[in-house]
Amino acid sequence: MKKIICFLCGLLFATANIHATTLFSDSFSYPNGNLLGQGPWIQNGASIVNPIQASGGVATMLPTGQDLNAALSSPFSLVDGISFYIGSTINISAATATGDYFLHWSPATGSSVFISRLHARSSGGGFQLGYLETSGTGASLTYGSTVLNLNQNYRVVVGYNVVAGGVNDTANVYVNPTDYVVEGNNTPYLTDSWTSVLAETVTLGAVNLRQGGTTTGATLSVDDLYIGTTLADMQVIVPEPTSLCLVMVGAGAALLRRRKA
Ligand SMILES: [Ca+2]
Ligand SMILES: [Ca+2]
Repeated sequence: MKKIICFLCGLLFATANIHATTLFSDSFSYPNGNLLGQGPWIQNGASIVNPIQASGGVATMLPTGQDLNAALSSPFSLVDGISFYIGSTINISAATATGDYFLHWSPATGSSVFISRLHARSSGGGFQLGYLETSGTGASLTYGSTVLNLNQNYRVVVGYNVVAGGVNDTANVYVNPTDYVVEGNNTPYLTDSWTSVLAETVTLGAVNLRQGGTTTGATLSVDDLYIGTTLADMQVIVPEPTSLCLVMVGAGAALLRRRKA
């Protein structure tokens, strides 16, 4: 019985790891407290105000203050024609009319090059998400038209497409994708093309949590932050430990009954 359960346990965890650790994965299952120093998270910039918190299995962020970033275990080369995805489960409780960004990626930790800046601004009784490729003349901040609800979880996926040639990469932002296998079956929440005069980078090295300005930033939580090379990598399918345990024990018991029969 023990051997069978151990085997199933290994199999299940191996399956989970294939899915969830493609380039980066964090489910923020840390003790409550400052996120800084837990897992891969390190300080980005000087501010130590409003330290980003690990709280109840998510990261919580406020307007203004400390920014953190995390290195990928190995930098990912952005070869022409390749796509990659950054998925996160966000829950925004407050946003401002001006809006600001809360998530982006960089060529390396500590870099001041901020790419794929995911914004939130208030709209009606809810909020809209926006995307800015990076800074620089010509850069375009694009907001989606659909108003989303405050205090609701959304699975948000940025799909970044490396297009051969300069200043022409494209991106799609999906909210609660319905088909993780065929990307084209999802209607993007918004689409964007690189229009900044600044050159694209050739490396994806870090992912950043950023608390915006005092009068512009959002209050939110972030969970299940994944980076991978397929949309399927973005789906949160890893069972909670309790249900995983029940599955293993149930399957083990069923196998034992069959062996005894
Ligand atoms: Ca979590
Ligand atoms: Ca390009």
